[in-house]
Amino acid sequence: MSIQQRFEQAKQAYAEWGVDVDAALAVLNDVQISLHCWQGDDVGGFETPDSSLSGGGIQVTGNYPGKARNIDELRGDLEKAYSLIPGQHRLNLHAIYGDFEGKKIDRDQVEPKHFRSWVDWARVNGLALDFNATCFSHPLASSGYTLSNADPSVREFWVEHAKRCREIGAGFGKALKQRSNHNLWIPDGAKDNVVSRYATRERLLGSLDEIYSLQLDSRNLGDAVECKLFGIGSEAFVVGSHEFYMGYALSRKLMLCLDMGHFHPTESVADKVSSLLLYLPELLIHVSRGVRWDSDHVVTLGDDLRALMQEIVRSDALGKVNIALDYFDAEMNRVGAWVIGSRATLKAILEALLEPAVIARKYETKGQAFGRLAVLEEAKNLPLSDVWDYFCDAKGVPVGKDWIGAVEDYEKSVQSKRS
Ligand code: RNT
Ligand code: ZN
Repeated sequence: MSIQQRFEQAKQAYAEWGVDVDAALAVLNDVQISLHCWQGDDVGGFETPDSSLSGGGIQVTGNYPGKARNIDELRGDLEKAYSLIPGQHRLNLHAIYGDFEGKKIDRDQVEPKHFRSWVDWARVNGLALDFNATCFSHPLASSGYTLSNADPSVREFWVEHAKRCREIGAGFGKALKQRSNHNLWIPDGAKDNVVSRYATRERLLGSLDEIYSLQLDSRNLGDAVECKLFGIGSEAFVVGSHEFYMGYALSRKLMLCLDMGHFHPTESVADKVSSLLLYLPELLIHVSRGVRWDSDHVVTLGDDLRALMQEIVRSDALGKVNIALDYFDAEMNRVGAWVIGSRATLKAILEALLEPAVIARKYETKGQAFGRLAVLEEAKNLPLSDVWDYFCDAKGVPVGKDWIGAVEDYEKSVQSKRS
């Protein structure tokens, strides 16, 4: 049976459950996923030829060959990845990925001009750009404290960096006529118990207020702050905890960034969406997959991701939730890792859009728990893959497993030649 025939049959099957497949695809068509540039080179960046991730809070493991060694290779890899993902998406840059042309530019010196070639590249590729200050992999982060450092000169350095990064992001938004999201995550914390938690958090609050005192046009820039439960080397104390940033985002009217790996493993990130959106106009999600800890495994179509997308769609909040990927696995082909995570995320959104919600809600309204659960169970057997394949085909990207070979070919002809 052809893709088209399978699709027509699937439409019929969904219609019997009161679901309009064409309407769902029209919504999916507008969803933009922000791909994280840092999956392409294990969070190394281009400050020096041998830049690599260092410091507390996050960690990359693995040494699969073929990572991007410079800006051209990273762009080539990204172009390959985008060509295998249906739809028009975004790129999420970190400050260490500037086009520094071999010059040593410290973080408190980054400027929009260091990212101009990214803007040109994004324009050619029809991508919007997001941005992140990089407050790790730097000597002034090695103490474990950046914006909350007890030394005012260290705080000032990072405040300056973050302000410049927000300006760079606003420049992206203006140049590309699509708002850029700037997200701030800092590694600040400690391995063992800290006595001065209040004072440390008070210092972070002061630094943040300085950073966000810089007024930028909200049509060009959206601001998000990212909380965390614990990290490697910050097991006992994370300065920017969930409560800290929830309070901050609410009181300063910023976006809160929820990273799926940043909570207790049994805590549901999905369940936070409907609560937070009652108080915050928008959220940013870092789609990730933690295995036992914030391990940043490649995102797959698992229960957590599906539940999250269900909650976003059920809350009618696709327009209020910015979706970005955040994982880094150096144990597999990095282009393949981007594509797996992006396709899984889109598939989870599609599945949520195709949920027989009207029927399930009818049972719920009547207090019929059995009927609601039965509908949700039966929905798992609906022909999602026939709709997904049609969408991929319509968007001109490989259908089903065909994209795997495309990554293998790229590895053979391009990535394997890198030493
Ligand atoms: C770290 C945060 C943060 C980073 C990126 C590289 O735990 O998740 O978002 O992964 O900024
Ligand atoms: Zn994150």
